[in-house]
Amino acid sequence: MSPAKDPAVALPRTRKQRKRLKRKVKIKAKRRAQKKKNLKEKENVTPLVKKYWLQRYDLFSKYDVGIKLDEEGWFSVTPEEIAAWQARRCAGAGVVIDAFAGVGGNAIQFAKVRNSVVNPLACRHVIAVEIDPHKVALALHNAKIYGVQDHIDFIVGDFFQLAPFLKGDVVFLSPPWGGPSYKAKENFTLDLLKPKDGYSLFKVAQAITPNIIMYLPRNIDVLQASELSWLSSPPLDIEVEENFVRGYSKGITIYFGDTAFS
Ligand code: MGP
Ligand code: SAH
Repeated sequence: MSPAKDPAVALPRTRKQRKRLKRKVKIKAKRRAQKKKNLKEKENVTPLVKKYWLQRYDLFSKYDVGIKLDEEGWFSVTPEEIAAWQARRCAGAGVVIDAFAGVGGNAIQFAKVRNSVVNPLACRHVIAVEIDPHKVALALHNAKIYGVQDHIDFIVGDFFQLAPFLKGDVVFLSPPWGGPSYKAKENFTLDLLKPKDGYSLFKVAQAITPNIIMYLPRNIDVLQASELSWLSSPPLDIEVEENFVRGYSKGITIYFGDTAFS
């Protein structure tokens, strides 16, 4: 019998070898359990959500630690890489208001960025507004997974009603686009945003600060959206950016005021 086929030879002899084998077996068991969990989860995923579930690690890199989403959360959450980028774009801001926080995709990334201008050790503060209490519970749970819950104030409420009482350095707007069917429109105009049109939304945000970031559909009428900068006199600085994940376009971010050209 050749030494490779002799089972006696394959057995770990030293303590170190036994330890290494034990670790390998443990890792394999963990992977098997995760695979089983994923398969079970996949069976429970609704047809609408399936496409987004397949992208789960792009949405939350810590998905397997126990991230939770509801159906609207699945198709609305900003992919982590994009949210992290948007958060870095306003690195100097002390307080960021996330007006439509959903399950926390953006709020978590805003809270992760250190406020390097004022105090390199201080975390920035996030005010996360969301009308659906269930989503706020999910967002808080997800924020805990990323260890940033202490830097976010979650408020259950209607942004339009709360706005006059809010103060912040930047307002981030990622409103509902009317569900995944948004892309059926060749040209997505501002009146299609929910629950109110883009002009009304922008004006409400503008009363808080001119530093506004809007995350909009990739088929947005860019010219029309750019005209929002004219609601201020003199017109606000503006920068339009297309956001990609793995080479696929996901959305358009428009930066206004001090958030433009940072
Ligand atoms: P998508 O176009 O539905 O997915 O959403 P995908 O995988 O690009 O589909 P494909 O078939 O076109 O290839 C793309 C991204 O848009 C999502 O990851 C979300 O970040 C964002 N998004 C989608 N919707 C429907 C909304 C929404 O209603 N509100 C907000 N704020 N973001 C949304
Ligand atoms: N950026 C978020 C997704 C936002 S989706 C993320 O990354 O997770 C838009 C969210 O706006 C939805 O969760 C919806 O419940 C919420 N919403 C709708 N109308 C609202 C309002 N008037 N005030 C606050 N939130 C609202």
